[in-house]
Amino acid sequence: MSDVIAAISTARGNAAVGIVRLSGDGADEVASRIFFKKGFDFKNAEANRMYLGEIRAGMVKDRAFCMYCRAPKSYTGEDVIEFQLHGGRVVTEAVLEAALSFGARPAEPGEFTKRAYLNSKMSLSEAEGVEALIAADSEAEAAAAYRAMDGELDKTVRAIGSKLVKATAALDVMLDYPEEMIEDTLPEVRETLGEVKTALNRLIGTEKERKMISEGISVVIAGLVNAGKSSLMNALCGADRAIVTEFAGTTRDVLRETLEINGVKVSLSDTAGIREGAEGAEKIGIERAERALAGADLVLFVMDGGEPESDEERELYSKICKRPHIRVKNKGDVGDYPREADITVSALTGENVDRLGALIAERTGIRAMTSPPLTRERQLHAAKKALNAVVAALNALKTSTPDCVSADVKEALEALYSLTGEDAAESVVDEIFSRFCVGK
Ligand SMILES: Nc1nc2c(ncn2[C@@H]2O[C@H](COP(=O)(O)OP(=O)(O)OP(=O)(O)O)[C@@H](O)[C@H]2O)c(=O)[nH]1
Ligand SMILES: [Mg+2]
Repeated sequence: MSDVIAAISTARGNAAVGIVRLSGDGADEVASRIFFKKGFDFKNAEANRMYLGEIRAGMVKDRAFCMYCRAPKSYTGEDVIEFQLHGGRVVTEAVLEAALSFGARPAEPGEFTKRAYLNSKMSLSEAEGVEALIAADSEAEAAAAYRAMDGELDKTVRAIGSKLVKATAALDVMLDYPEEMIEDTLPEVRETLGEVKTALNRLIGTEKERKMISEGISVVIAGLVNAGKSSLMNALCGADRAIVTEFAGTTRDVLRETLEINGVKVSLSDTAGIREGAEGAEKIGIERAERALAGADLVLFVMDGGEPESDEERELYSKICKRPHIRVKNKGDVGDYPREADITVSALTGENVDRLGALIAERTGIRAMTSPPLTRERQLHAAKKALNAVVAALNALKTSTPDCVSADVKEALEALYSLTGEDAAESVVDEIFSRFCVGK
């Protein structure tokens, strides 16, 4: 028997629609004291159908939809009832208050999803995908979260897990019949564990992408003075962010802005133009520019297309070309001095700036990702623990007895399954769901 929980599931504030959600045994009884419709009865209500009726909650009335999802075919696996009300603080709060007065209790953060997990409606990593989808603030982040929510990570984990189970079974046979089959079985176990090691390494390798997706790709605009770096920064941001003048050496500090470029979160930095013989603040600015360059995931090397290519420019490019970069010929609206470039733009007129955006998104490689990324630090930790145990098992194969190998393989399995939350400890589960918002 689960108690009835209730929460406002939509964001606070004035809105066209507000949703109050109930879940648990007896949700229908609570709801029947709030929602009224002639001839309607929760006992005979059709599941998953919207009924239009009247809400009565204290002094507040509203015309609203009600939907009844019967256990176990619901989000939480319990009876779930949702009221689709008019949005705004008063109506939603009055309905929540009424639900509480008729026996529901306020839901804790993430409690609906926690119940879904506890009722085996989703795994822990799928639930984390739900949380990540809600929190996403770029399209790429949302896409990765959806893949986790859709169970892609679980599928990978299950595939690796079944290999480990196979290795365990083979080792168990060796333990039971020590004289037989050792010759055949050992190489087979070694091969299986080798495959697991590769798969885990690939999974852990997605961490870099996860970080890039959630924290943003660091893109640094660099080039000689007056190339139009700050103008390009402004054009990409669509805002007058950086100071632009016709004087060389305008920008000193590194100027950062986080924005979404073609669905990818980008931390874009404008830097001081690099030139010989700078002094004082400009010299410090150039040092900062060089530090920013060293930490960049991608460099936009900006060249002044209104000027012929100089030795200085060639020299600077010879340093930058070692890093992932895009050669941007700017001032395409004025001269056309030949240069090798990946794209020609005009920061002044905006010509081709959107194409540059597409190129940046493409170069980050995020859209072409092949493996389902880990969405949480916790998952990375579990995958690393599993990998360590597999490496230990491979070493034990050379030096120890099958029971030692078997112990390592079992440890790897345990770590792996903690990733998707099979047999997860209560404290871990509580910690994960406490980060969710109320009503989810
Ligand atoms: N015609 C034309 N002028 C441009 C373009 N982009 C920038 N400029 C001009 O070039 C000059 C320098 O532009 P900035 O954006 O300040 O150049 P910067 O590379 O940031 O310069 P520093 O910060 O001094 O290194 C300004 O007068 C801009 O108006 C462009 O695409 N076309
Ligand atoms: Mg500048």
